[in-house]
Amino acid sequence: MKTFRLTHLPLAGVVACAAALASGSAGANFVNLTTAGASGTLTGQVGGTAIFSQEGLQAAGTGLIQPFLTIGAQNIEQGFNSDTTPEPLDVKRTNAGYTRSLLVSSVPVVSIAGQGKFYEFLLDINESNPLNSGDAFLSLEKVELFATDSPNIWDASSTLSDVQSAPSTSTVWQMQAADWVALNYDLEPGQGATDMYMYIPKTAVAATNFILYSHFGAQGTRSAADGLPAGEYGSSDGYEEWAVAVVPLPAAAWLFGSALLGMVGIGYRRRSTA
Ligand SMILES: [Ca+2]
Ligand SMILES: [Ca+2]
Ligand SMILES: [Ca+2]
Repeated sequence: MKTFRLTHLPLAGVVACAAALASGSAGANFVNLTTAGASGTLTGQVGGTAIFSQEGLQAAGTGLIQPFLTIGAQNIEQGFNSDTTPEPLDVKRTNAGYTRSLLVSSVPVVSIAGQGKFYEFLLDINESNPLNSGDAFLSLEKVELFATDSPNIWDASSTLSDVQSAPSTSTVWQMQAADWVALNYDLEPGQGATDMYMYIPKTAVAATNFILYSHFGAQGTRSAADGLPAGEYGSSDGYEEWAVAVVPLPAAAWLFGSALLGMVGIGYRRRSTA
């Protein structure tokens, strides 16, 4: 039997984010999720303002969440979900069901007080052991969410531009070109430990499916700057996995709403009981 313990995390995320934005490189905004419980926002090129939050959910593989996109390569990696094999770009594990097409109706929608409704996505990253050098950091510099009625028209040579120009496909949210999110594997080490929640503003979507594209690792090796620790922000080691919660977490909806008013971040940690 599993139980979940809600961990209320201290106010830090939004304030820290604002500071980061002010001190970041010209034209580039980033969300610093390298500390536990941090959160921040990025206004998309398309689709309004999305929320990124470092919240651990150690439940992958238990049936509580369902993976839909696995991406894996050294240094820089990218991909989008579909049922297509052989997979395009750096997509992995389609035959095992960890990468697949994703129905719009299967993505939880959560209400955040004063903010509206959001599609909820979970990200589990896997990087090198922290003893091996500061490689636990990873940059997420491209996110694009599409709505489509044609989720599986790809082949092994398909790219992001093919998705962008596909018929009956529209962009729901797109990260601005210079923006990025700094992630830290050390906070939730191990495969199956969720590292980040991503909340994309809900819009009226008539299409049947979502396609999520993401790109990691372009920040590479960084010195300490802009409030971010030095380290290797390129990708290494294990796969990055996107998932959705099978059962929406209703507590998260209103708690996160109150979190934005007074606290930021809600952590879920699995506690095993006999
Ligand atoms: Ca890394
Ligand atoms: Ca992880
Ligand atoms: Ca990795």
